[in-house]
Amino acid sequence: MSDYEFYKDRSKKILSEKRFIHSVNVSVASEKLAVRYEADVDKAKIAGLLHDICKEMNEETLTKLLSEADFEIFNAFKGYPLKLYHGPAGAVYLQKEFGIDDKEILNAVCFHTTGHANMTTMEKIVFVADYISEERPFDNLSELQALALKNIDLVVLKKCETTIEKFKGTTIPVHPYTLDTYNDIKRPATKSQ
Ligand code: DGI
Ligand code: FE
Ligand code: FE
Repeated sequence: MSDYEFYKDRSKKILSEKRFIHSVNVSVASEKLAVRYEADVDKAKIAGLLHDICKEMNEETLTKLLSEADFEIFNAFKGYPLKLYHGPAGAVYLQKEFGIDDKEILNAVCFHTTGHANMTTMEKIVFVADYISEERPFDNLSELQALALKNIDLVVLKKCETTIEKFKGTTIPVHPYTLDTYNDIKRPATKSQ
């Protein structure tokens, strides 16, 4: 059995059916983007498959896992909405429970919700794949999927814009890493202006 099939069986037991279907779809989308952007396809498939492994865990578990993350990550996420913990908590969980030590995979899982400044190609792939996975109910989904294959950065921006828009006028904060991701992609375009 390949690592991928092993992880698929294991994650199926951990996730709800809905979340598992989403995870497989993100894995398929990650694979396509990895081929297009010449990233490691096997790693992208695994990171996509496992990115939401902690999404359905309870507050106590998420808080404990986050506390075991690197101090910088712990500090960056603590005090922000619990919904944001499942990325960094997932990276800790996959290292501890699945024995995954690959930093490319772990970082792609860690930052799949917020991104951060200076993202790697693998991080962008999972960040974007999560946004354009086949079950997302966007009217313009096929356009977003096509755009991701043309210019992945533009879809990174769109995911950030969707988040910023979602929380506008609410009391819920946008995570600083989401804003860093957004500004970091925009910056090169403004250098000449
Ligand atoms: O786990 P998924 O639902 O597949 O997608 P996700 O991990 O990208 O996002 C999880 C949730 O987190 C989603 O409801 C949007 C929210 N979110 C994303 N970025 C931010 C955010 N919430 C806050 N408060 N701030 C953010 O920057
Ligand atoms: Fe997620
Ligand atoms: Fe997801």
